[in-house]
Amino acid sequence: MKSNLTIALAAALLTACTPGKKEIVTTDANCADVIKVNQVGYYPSQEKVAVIEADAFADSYSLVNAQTGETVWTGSAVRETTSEMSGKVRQIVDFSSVKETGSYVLKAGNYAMNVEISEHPLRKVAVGAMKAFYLNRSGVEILAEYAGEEYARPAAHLDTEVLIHPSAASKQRPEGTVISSPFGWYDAGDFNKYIVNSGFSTGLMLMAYQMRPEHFASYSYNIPESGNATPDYLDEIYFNLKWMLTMQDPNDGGVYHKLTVPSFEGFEMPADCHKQRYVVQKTTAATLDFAAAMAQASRIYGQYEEYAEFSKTALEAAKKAWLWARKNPSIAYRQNEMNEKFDPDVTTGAYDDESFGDEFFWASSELYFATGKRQYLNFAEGFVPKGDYTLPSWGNVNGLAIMAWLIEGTYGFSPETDLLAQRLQYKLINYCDACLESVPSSCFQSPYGNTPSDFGWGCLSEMCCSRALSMLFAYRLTSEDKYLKGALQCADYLFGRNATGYCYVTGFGTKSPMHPHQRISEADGVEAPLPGFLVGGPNPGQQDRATCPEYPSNVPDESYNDHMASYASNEIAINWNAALAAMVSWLDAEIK
Ligand code: 9MR
Ligand code: 9MR
Repeated sequence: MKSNLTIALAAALLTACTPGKKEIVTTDANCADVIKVNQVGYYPSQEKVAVIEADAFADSYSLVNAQTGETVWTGSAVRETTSEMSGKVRQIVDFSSVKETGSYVLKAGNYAMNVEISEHPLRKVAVGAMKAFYLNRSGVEILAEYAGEEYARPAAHLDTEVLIHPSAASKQRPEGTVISSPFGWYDAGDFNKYIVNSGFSTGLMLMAYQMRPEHFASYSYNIPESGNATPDYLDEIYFNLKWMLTMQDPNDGGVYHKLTVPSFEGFEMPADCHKQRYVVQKTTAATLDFAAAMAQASRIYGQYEEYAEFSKTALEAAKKAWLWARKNPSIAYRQNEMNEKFDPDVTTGAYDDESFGDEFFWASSELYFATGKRQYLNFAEGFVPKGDYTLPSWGNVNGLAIMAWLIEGTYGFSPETDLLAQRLQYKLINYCDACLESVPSSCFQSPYGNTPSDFGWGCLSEMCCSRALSMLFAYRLTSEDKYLKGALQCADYLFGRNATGYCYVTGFGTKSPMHPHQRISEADGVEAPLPGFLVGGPNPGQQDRATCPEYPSNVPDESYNDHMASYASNEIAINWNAALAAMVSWLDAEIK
């Protein structure tokens, strides 16, 4: 509750936020369109920067304590920038000298915006981003006790009677064979379950866990497993891993690419969906991503008694999968070709990928770490990427493998392999240094978002969060503050200091997405979307143009459409939330 004083003060201070209009309003200070701040909050010890749009330019800006009305800081812009993408001129304001926690209002011309400074501002996002996975669980009832009344829903998509699609038929499992493949997370706004993306998501989350296990283990998410002896973070990830195990053909070790309906469901609640689901074709990418995630999981879960059995099963499954991939090293998922040969046609997400060197590198590396066996090391060495460091994404897992090597390097692996770790570390640091060079002239004081190529389908995760994670690695390896600062600047961008002024995570910040392309959020009758989800973000490709209302802008960093039909800019997905959860949890661990 706000005190009367605060409300009176806000009323006196504030003007409407629509640029151009200058009437007094009596609401909170939420001029997110003109005063761009990290709407989640700033750390007392860290940089605090706001970006001001031209409508609110002033010779002097001030920060006022929202409770007392006291002005704690005044200052003018430290620099002015012009966007290469939109031509917009903006000012950068730096109030880092304010180190007292509290609720403040930043005043700029006739506008004002709330600013929070608190001890652990990102902690609530770290918890919310993981809770989102619970809300996206399939095959189980989502209980009010954990989700709240409004997001509770009955069990659906039980997947206990899934058919083998003709593309996946084998001697032991001919077309139409019924298998059981329950649980796991819905992939995204759609209700299908895809192994490539699941392997990537769980692998990324487990990777981050290893950097700060004691911190990740300290979170409690209020999920059904919260009372047990294993960290909630691992329990939630296991919910997807246990589904993944069912996607391996026990007869030969190959892994089905996905479990899916032939064509996307409508915008209905899960319980209203009744289409037959299938597992389709085994592929090399799915099988290797599965092997990597399972090998990694076997090491991590092996430390917890509750998961001792799973740990052994996971390692055996990983080994079998790897052997299948060696025998079948280049089976790509080509949906159109598949549809020419088999019925029913399948038109859901493809997660298609034509090169498997990165998956071989990741899976062989993880199997080496899990077993210490020379044969896996030999293989991994044969697939070390030749070029520069690349950010991890579902389609290119080299970055994940590199991170895995650096975790081992951090703890000092055997000398024969340290040389490889050193080479990979050098690539990663070079990449981060290049990104940091863009900050001094950045419109948003961030190593992300300064060039059109930073925007596209899923960019907020695959470019922004992944870049922040790379910076956190660099910080961990060198202890140089500039990398930590760079990672936090990526968070500032995500949470509101950007071209649209959106805090891009549902349920957080003053201005956040209200209409994500997520079937449950749209169909549940609740106005607010499911909380804790990062949306894909600005995407000048606008691949959904034909079926959704016009985007507000074509400028790359403004090409974001908060409309439920905008799957190319406003969908949510497990891989995107995986990177968000990993990044904010890790930042929360590092910043004192
Ligand atoms: O809902 C689907 C979403 O999960 C996918 O990312 C997207 C692209 O494959 O497709 C969405 O489904 C749309 C379909 O492709 C075109 N017609 C409208 C569908 C629902 O918006
Ligand atoms: O994240 C995927 C993105 O990189 C691709 O460009 C896009 C189109 O193929 O598909 C995205 O993945 C979608 C998947 O195919 C189906 N579920 C929703 C995913 C997020 O949009």
